[in-house]
Amino acid sequence: MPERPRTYQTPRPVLRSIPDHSTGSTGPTRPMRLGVAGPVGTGKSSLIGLLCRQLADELSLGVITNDIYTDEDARMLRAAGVLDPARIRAVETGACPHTAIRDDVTMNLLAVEDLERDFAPLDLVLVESGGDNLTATFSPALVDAQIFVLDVAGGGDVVRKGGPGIGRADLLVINKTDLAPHVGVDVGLMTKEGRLARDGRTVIPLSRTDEESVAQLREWVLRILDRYRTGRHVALDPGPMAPHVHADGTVHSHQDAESDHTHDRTDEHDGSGGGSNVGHPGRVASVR
Ligand SMILES: Nc1nc2c(ncn2[C@@H]2O[C@H](COP(=O)(O)OP(=O)(O)OP(=O)(O)O)[C@@H](O)[C@H]2O)c(=O)[nH]1
Ligand SMILES: [Mg+2]
Repeated sequence: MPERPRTYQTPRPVLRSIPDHSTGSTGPTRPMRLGVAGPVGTGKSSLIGLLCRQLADELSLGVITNDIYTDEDARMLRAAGVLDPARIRAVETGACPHTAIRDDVTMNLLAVEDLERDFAPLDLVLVESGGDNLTATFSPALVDAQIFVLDVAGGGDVVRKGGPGIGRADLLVINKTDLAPHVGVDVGLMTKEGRLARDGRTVIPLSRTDEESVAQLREWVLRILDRYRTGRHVALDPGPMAPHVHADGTVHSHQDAESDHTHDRTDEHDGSGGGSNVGHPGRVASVR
């Protein structure tokens, strides 16, 4: 990433104060937390760097990176000068990235909450997962929305291989489109197949060298932030439904194909295919 002068302005946060519930006002009580997951090397840190560059002048941002054995990604982002270095913190998971973003989110939750307290009020916290495989997704207990990142260098067929991140993350990014001619990938086809795999949910082909694609990514983030703030976005768990209890005492997990109900929600679609309200066992309506 090109160097940028290391002076940091503290943007005036859009979320100016915690809502005063005593007066009946409603609104978010904390910043939105946006996860970025995907296989190793697909460009998660670079995408976070792009977003910091695009948004740091208008939003108050924080970043948490996850690496298994190092704080490499946090150091890379600090060195790139995209944000006040103190706003970028590393979690060293010491374990499979999946474990720290989904199975036991304690380390990450503490890091996010510390950052939110130290720089309050923040607008947006970006959480990068350690690079993992196609099964890794964030728990909705940690993030409010998530981006799954693939790249063309991994092959055009990866998008057809499915999995919860490709199929149901809030956004699928197909990154490094500038490399497509060199690796024989048809970006248009890969994007179309991504939309099919996602029942029409949004797919953005991205390259850091393509300003229009970077602008699309920025717009998507601002749109979902607005939906979150106005209560129109509720975290979706792309992964398998966790065991849960219903009011009548029934405990179940939706592992059984014969489940008699769904946890539907209306997802934001980009209108390029598929339905708008997809009933599917394993989707959670909301967490109360
Ligand atoms: N050509 C090209 N290279 C890119 C682009 N985005 C990222 N890269 C390169 O891809 C490599 C990996 O990028 P990272 O951002 O470190 O990927 P990552 O997913 O964070 O990697 P891990 O955290 O190790 O899983 C780096 O060499 C980046 O410079 C892009 O749009 N085009
Ligand atoms: Mg990284």
